[in-house]
Amino acid sequence: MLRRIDIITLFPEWFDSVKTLGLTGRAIDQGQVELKCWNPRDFTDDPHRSVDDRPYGGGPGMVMRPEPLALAIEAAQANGAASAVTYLSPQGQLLDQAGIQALSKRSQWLLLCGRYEGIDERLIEALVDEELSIGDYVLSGGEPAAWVVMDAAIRLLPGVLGHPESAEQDSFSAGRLDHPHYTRPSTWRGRAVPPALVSGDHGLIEQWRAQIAAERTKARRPDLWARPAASDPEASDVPPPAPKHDL
Ligand code: 9D3
Repeated sequence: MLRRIDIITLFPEWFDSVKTLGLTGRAIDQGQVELKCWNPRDFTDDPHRSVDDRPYGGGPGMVMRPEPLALAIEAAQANGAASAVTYLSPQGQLLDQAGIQALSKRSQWLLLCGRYEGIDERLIEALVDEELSIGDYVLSGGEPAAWVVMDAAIRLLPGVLGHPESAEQDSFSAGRLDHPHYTRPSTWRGRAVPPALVSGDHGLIEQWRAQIAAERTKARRPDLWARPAASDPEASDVPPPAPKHDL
């Protein structure tokens, strides 16, 4: 179970809101998870406190210098951070809900956030244990990826979510889109709530929800539909691809 997260970042202020707001803020406030940031800039020795430099071989942008990163990582580890370093990078293994579940079972994380064009490859060779990506789109740095991974994992911790069954449901519905939700009034701007939901027949309600969820998944996410949820016999007419997760 996740107890402590250390983050190597040039922008610790990016994590102020994570520490105070919403679900992650509450978990940190209640002491379930401890979050510490380490700024490589505090581990520079030159008067300009420089953390980046021009790339060998030329090209646009800057590269993060290895030594301030190494010193920040080693300071975190000397303070009790995880020994394994997780580098958030577009070159990393793509995370999904199963990956988040595996990560949430670890007691500590040491996350490395990159900026600029990336970090010196030798730092990765020497000190990084795994590389993770949150998706095939371009971020300006690792910090927003760290938010995403923390939010997704912290909500799985026991007692963080008010209602534990919803976290459990996630594991069954990971390969399935959610059904639609409705609240009062029963008619809003001429639109009525689907009759099944006000029927009082719980069997009918479950059946309706499952059917709409299945239809939506087929129409909107055929890639998910082709990967049957273990609990779903409806999707088993499609061959299961080998799931791979070494997290
Ligand atoms: C425009 C720069 N790109 C040149 C081809 C390379 C590049 C460098 C640095 C692209 C993105 C980044 C910063 N991204 C992250 O640090 C990052 C990330 C991401 O961009 N997408 C998905 N997951 C992640 S995890 C960290």
